[in-house]
Amino acid sequence: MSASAVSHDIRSIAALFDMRGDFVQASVFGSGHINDTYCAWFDQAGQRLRYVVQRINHNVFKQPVQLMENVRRVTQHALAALQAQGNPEAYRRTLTCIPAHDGKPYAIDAGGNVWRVYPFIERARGYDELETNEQAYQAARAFGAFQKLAATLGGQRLHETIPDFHNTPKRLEALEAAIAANTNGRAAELADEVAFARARAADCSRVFGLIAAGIIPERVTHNDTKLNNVLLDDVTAEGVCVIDLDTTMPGSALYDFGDMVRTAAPTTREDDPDPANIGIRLDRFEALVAGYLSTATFLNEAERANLAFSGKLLTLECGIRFLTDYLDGDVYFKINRPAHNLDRCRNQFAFVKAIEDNMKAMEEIVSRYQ
Ligand code: ADP
Ligand code: GN1
Ligand code: MG
Repeated sequence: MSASAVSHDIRSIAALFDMRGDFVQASVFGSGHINDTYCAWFDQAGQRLRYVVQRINHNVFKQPVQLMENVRRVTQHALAALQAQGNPEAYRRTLTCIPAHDGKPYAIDAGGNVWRVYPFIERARGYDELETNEQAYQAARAFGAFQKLAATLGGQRLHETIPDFHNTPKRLEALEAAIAANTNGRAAELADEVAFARARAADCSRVFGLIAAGIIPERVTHNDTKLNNVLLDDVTAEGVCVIDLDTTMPGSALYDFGDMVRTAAPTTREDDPDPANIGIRLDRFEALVAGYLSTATFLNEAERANLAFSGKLLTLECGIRFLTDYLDGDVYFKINRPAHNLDRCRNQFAFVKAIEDNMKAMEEIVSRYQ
């Protein structure tokens, strides 16, 4: 999504926060599927600075205040760690919350919407499609470092901002429920996609079963490690800042690695409708493995053994979610065209197939980094 007309009154929203400057202008920003994100410029004593102003999607996140408690804890922990290391740009290396006038990390507008403000991370950007293997390496390295840091977060278990977010067997059940309800009359045209998902029920349960058996540990994970959720330095490509912390909560390291594979290893973007374009780049996959394992040094044997599989799992799960949303009438993910969710589902399932065809080679790559 490029900059376009502002549909919320961002000047009034920003006035709820402790901004040290004069509002200049705001525009819609980014290509996330969930929140409403704006870039807002302020004039601070003659210097133009920008901020990210976001409305939390409370259709998706039912407990936005709890969510912001998580975000505040995680970002304060990251900032303290960076400062303790003497990092000279700690405020560029982690999101930090600009407080509202009452000191809370969020503000609620007259319509009941929950808003937050972050400093805009400058000289870096997120990529919907990567350009180089170096970018894949750096992105995966940054997400691994994020997990490592999250492991030292003390205190209570984080809130589950979306219960069962990566409970893949439940995602399959939700698909079955959507087929049965058929609220939009779309089920009849989807026999191939439904059969594809059903044939992989055992895959859906594999990691879930290993977690239930205590073989794969619960960790604090990001859970939405899509490649545009890490900002890479414009000059060095280094992973500067992990963003979109809404789903940072108890999870599995495999959910994070799997989603990196889903978004960084395909030959085309997530919603390319032409299956002929969809394949896997093993060189990109290798860069992800190398980058991730350079920082995620804490994985156990079962986690390592499932790294390649996690790419298949997260892609399958995401395809199931897009299909379910298409059946439900596009109520969850933002869409830009009527069959957008169906295109996304077909794309994801084609990528699952590409992974299946290359699983041996992927396992072999992982084994070289053990
Ligand atoms: P969503 O949950 O909708 O994906 P994100 O938090 O990922 O929302 O934000 C959407 C986009 O806005 C990101 O992909 C990124 O391009 C941009 N963005 C978000 N936060 C920042 C930030 N602090 N600095 C710079 N860009 C940001
Ligand atoms: C959403 O928020 P965003 O655009 O980074 C979704 C992810 C999906 C992704 C698919 C909270 O991510 O789980 O994998 O779309 N986030 C949420 O592109 O549902
Ligand atoms: Mg995002």
